[in-house]
This record gives sequence, C-alpha cells and structure tokens, in this order.
Amino acid sequence: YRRFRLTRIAVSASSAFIITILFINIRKKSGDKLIAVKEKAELAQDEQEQKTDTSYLKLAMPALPRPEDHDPNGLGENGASVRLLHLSPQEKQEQEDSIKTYAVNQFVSEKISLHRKLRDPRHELCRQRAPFDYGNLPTTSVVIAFYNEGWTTLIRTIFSVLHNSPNALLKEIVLVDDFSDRPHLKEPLEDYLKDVERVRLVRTTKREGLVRARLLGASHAKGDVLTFLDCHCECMQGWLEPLLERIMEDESVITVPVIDTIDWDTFEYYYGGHEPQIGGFDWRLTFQWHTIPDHERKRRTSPVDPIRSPTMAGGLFAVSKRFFAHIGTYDAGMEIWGGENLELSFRTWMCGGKLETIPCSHVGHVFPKQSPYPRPKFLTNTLRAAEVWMDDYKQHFYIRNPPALKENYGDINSRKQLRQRLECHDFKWYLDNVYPDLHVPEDKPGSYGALRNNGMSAYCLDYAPPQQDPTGGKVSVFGCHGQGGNQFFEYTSRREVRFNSEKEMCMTAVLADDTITMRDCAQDSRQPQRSQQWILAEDGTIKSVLANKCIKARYSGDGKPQLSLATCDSSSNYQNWYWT
Ligand code: UD2
Ligand code: MN
Repeated sequence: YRRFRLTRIAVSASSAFIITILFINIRKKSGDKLIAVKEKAELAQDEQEQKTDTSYLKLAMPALPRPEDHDPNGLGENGASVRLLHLSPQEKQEQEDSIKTYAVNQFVSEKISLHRKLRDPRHELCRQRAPFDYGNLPTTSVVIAFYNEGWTTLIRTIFSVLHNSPNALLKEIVLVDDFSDRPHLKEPLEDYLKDVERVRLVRTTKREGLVRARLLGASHAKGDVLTFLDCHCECMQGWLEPLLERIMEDESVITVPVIDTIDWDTFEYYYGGHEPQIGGFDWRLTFQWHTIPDHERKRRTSPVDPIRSPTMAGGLFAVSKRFFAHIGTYDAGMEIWGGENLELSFRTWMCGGKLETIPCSHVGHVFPKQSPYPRPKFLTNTLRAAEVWMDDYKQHFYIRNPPALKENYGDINSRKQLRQRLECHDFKWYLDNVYPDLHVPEDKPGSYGALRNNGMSAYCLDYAPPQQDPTGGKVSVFGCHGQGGNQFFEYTSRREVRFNSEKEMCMTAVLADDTITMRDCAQDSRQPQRSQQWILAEDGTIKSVLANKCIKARYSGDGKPQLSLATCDSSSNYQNWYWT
C-alpha cells in the first residue's frame, strides 16, 4: 500500500466550476513526481472517457490491505460465532478471568484474526449505487479514545478502520489513551504501532473521561471531518464514504452509522437484516432505541435515505470539524461516561444542525456483558445536559430521579452562554419538531410517583421489565424504595397508568387470570384500550374499566406479596393505594 501515492491537482475549466482530477502515481523511484497539466481539450476527452475509467477503484483502495496470509476460513471469519469446546480446566479458568476483567470474552477474541473479514450486511442498494467521487469527499481523522481496553478488541478496531477505509479519505487514526493502567497499553502498544502507518497515539496525563479524551484527540486531527469510534468496533466495507458524502452535501449534519451488535461472548456479528433503528430517550434521560416513526418513513423515498434521529447512542459518529467547533464541541465539564450523547443530540438539533443515521454505513460494536469500569458520573453529566437544554421539561426528569435533586452538577454558565450566543431553539421546539412521538408526561400534582398499599404499607406497586422484552411481565409489589425507577407511575387524563422508563408502557388488565401486565400503550392519537384504563377513585381503589375489578395486594401461599384483580371492596386496606 505504500507504493501508491495520491496527488490532487485542481484544474479550472473555462466554465465556472472546478474539476478535481486525481492521479494515482505508482512510485518507481523516490522523489519521482507526476506533474500533470491538462489542456482544456484533453479535459473534455477525459469526461468522455470517464465512463470507462476505473481509476476510482484505485482511490477506493483500502488504507491498508488485509495481509496476504490472512486465513478466510479462520475462527470468527464472516462474523461467525466462536464457541470454544474441549477447553482444559486451566483454559476455562483463563476464559472466566478474561470475562471478569473486561466484561467481554477476550479469551475468545484472541482466537480470532485481528484482520477478520466480515460478511457485508448492507442493503443491496448500497452496493449497486454509482461510485463515490473520491476527489470531492472531505477527508477524515478517526478519533478513538480508550480506557483499559483489551488488546485484541482495540487492535482489531484499528485494523478494521485501515482495511475498510479508502486511502484517499483516511487522513489518520488518532488513538487517545485515557490514562489506562494496564501494562499492555503502555510500551507494548507504542512498539506495535510503530510499524502501522497513519496511526498516532496520544495520552492524557490523568483520567479525563471520554469527553475530554475525545476532545484531546480532536485537537490533533488533521482531517476535514472528525469520525469518532469506540475502541471495540469493527467497521464494515463501505462504512466511511456515505458518512462523509452526507456531510459534504450539508455540513450541519452529524452522521451516525448503523450500529450492529457484536456478541461479547462469541464475537458473532449479528446480521439482523432489519431496518436500522434510531435514537430516542426516556424521561430518566437514558438513551433508547426506536423503530423509524411513521412521519419519518413518509418523508424518505428510499430505504437507504438518511434517517433523521432525535438522539444518538454517542460512540460512533462523523462531524465536520468546523461545524463541531461552531456548535461548541462537547461540554468539557462532563466526567468519565454518560450524558454527553444526549447533550450533543439536543444541542445539534436545537442550534441549527441535524442528526442522521446513514443506512449504508455499518459498524459493529461489542456491547459488553456489563459495564467494565464504574460509571459514577452519569447522573451529574445528565443533569448538566438537562439544566442547560431542557427548560422546564427538566422537571419530568427530577420527578423520576429523586436523588438528582441532591446532586451538585458544577458550573454550567459557559454552556448557557453558548446556547444564547447560538440563538438556539427551545426544548419545546425540539419536542414538537424533532421528537413528536415522545410522550410528554402530564405529571399533574397528586397523579404520579409511587403507589403505596395501605394494608401492606411497606410495599409499593413495582414493575421489573423482563430482560428480553420489557413488555409482558407481571406488575407486582416490592418494598417501597423512594428512588423512582421501577416504582414510578404516571396517571394520565386518558386514565392510563403509564410506566415511562426504558420504554413507554401502560398497565394492562389480563382477564384470563386476573393479573396485571405491561403492554405498549395504545397510540396516543387513538382511543385508549379499555384494558389499559383504570379508575383511581377517592377511596383509594384502582379499578380496571375492562374487568370491573380492583387491584388487590395479598400474601401468596409461600408468604410472598403479590397482586391480583379482585371484586372491588373499598373497605379493604389491601385494595387501598395512595401516591407517595
Ligand atoms: C455508549 C456509547 C459511548 C458513550 C456512552 C455514553 C456507543 C456504541 N457507545 O456507551 O461511546 O457515548 O454511551 O457516555 O454508542 N472511555 C474513555 N475514558 C473513560 C471512559 C470511557 O476513554 O473514562 C472510552 C472507552 O474506552 C470507549 C469509549 O470511551 O472507547 C466509550 O465508552 P464505553 O464503550 O464504555 O461506552 P458504551 O459503549 O457502553
Ligand atoms: Mn462501547
């Protein structure tokens, strides 16, 4: 790959536009330069020949081709699941230890090539489209911050960028070590990277957290566009071009790839084949995935058109360096992990930008078994976002997170000034125009919070969403904890009892066995379903409109408290509930 060098020569044609021609110069001797000056007549001829010209293919050459001895039948190739059978007791122990340390199976990851090739997950229209004009696309620096990452997942991320990004577009990879303390990330990493072109390593001098680590990386970047990635990703072929193309069309767009899942245990790449999802949030201000809403479906004309997204997951996105600076990069007052993704999302939309998911761009991300390091700053970071951008809507967040009221979120004056200076829209504009499908809580005084049972006064109504599908579990009672979360309900003027964390859900009566479950709420525009309507009466009873029965707490045979629907009896303390 070192044999190719690109020279960009701009020749102005007699008509008003500039044609950029790219030459590939196969270097024979050092210092040998191809200088081309073309006559106008020749240019016209070039245009003629362009249809048969395949030089763009060469511009699309990867920054680093896969090594020739790469085994296409190796473990994990094409994204196949890797399960290691017949391990010795010692190997089993090593595997367990790697999972304990990294929250991903690094033992399995070590068996997979650092150059593995993945099957193309893209829509066929992405493969069929006309070739990109590499001469016109902006260049990019890929910025990857890492903290205590495992060796193979980190190095595989780097190679996946080099193998799948066109030489013509990738300026460099800027790696930022956020003060990791694991020995393999010190000298061994530096030594290893010496032989890898285009990769630069910078280190923070104390643990900065991902926001300031990324900002440090960005300050070293030479490309026109900053492309951020997590340090455990695998880029797909063709991932980069569409991200950059959209930014070339409109510099105020932040582009996000489709984030595919790589299994933390088997390193299987999940080819869902389903439509890309977009980003949203719930009122605890946690990021949530959503299917594409109807209004957005109607706006688009092709399955590969960009999809407007109210928020982004945070880790993987491309942004023009100039535009990023214009909207105020990141809130550098945010620590470690969390909150920065919603903050950047709100700010982008409210201050004149757009956030779009690009269906033809796919990048895999290893979602760990659990968080590999403590994340103590999520709440304060989120509060900074809420205080600066959400106006009075921040109350819905405080109501659902009582501990947030006691949190000290530091100085946010400069961020408020930024909002003023950029003359940004208010949060209501954002909700109305960017995220109209989000249910905005009514939070009428005395109609939200925890519902405590009078007969079993230590217990509150509680819903623990099942792991796989948050709907469908049974609503039950649990010791009141006063932390909101699974015990937070909202009674609406449509007579729904809503559970608006994780996913917007409505309490639903099940006639078959007199129990209570959670289901998707009937669309806000339509009539609520009778199974989702409840009458919270003055006497403290909660009556199902459909079942005409009331919610009763009782101890089951084995002494555990549980819920059922029973004939209404307002004199029974066990059917008596009050908001706390
Ligand atoms: C998601 C995002 C992540 C970030 C986070 C919210 C994706 C796929 N991931 O969580 O990028 O937006 O939500 O904050 O959208 N890191 C540091 N210093 C730290 C902590 C983390 O450099 O103190 C690095 C870390 O090594 C990784 C990146 O920042 O490369 C993101 O951290 P993560 O992978 O733990 O976050 P994730 O994917 O759970
Ligand atoms: Mn990650």
